[in-house]
Amino acid sequence: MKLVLAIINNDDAGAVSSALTRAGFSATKLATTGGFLKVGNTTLLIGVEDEQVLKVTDVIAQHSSKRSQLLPDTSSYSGEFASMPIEVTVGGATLFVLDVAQFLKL
Ligand code: 2BA
Repeated sequence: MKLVLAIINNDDAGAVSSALTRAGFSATKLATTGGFLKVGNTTLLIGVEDEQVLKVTDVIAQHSSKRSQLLPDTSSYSGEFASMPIEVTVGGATLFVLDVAQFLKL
């Protein structure tokens, strides 16, 4: 068994969760915050059999998209000159697939 840990943009989280449910997967949704941008994102925990991992990653890929985000470059403030914003590309989704030693429902 595997645990898919998927970090998803908040704007895509509803569509991804609904699509996973429609496809028959159980997911737990956590409200998380990215360390770099310090804005909210969503982390889904999805426990699945090994052979279902590809299906889960396909569903997530279909419903999460890349976005450009601008953030102020605070490292180059120089008094009267405004700094140039930095553009970062966020997403689609960041996935970790972990081995599950035991799955218990007590
Ligand atoms: P954040 O940490 O807020 O990162 C948002 C986006 O900022 C990243 O998008 C990436 O494009 C950029 N970025 C992050 N760290 C950077 C750095 N040191 N220098 C320049 N640009 C940087 P994504 O890669 O799509 O990541 C989206 C979110 O997924 C991240 O939000 C974080 O919450 C999570 N994530 C990504 N990689 C991770 C990792 N290796 N471990 C844990 N969480 C990760």
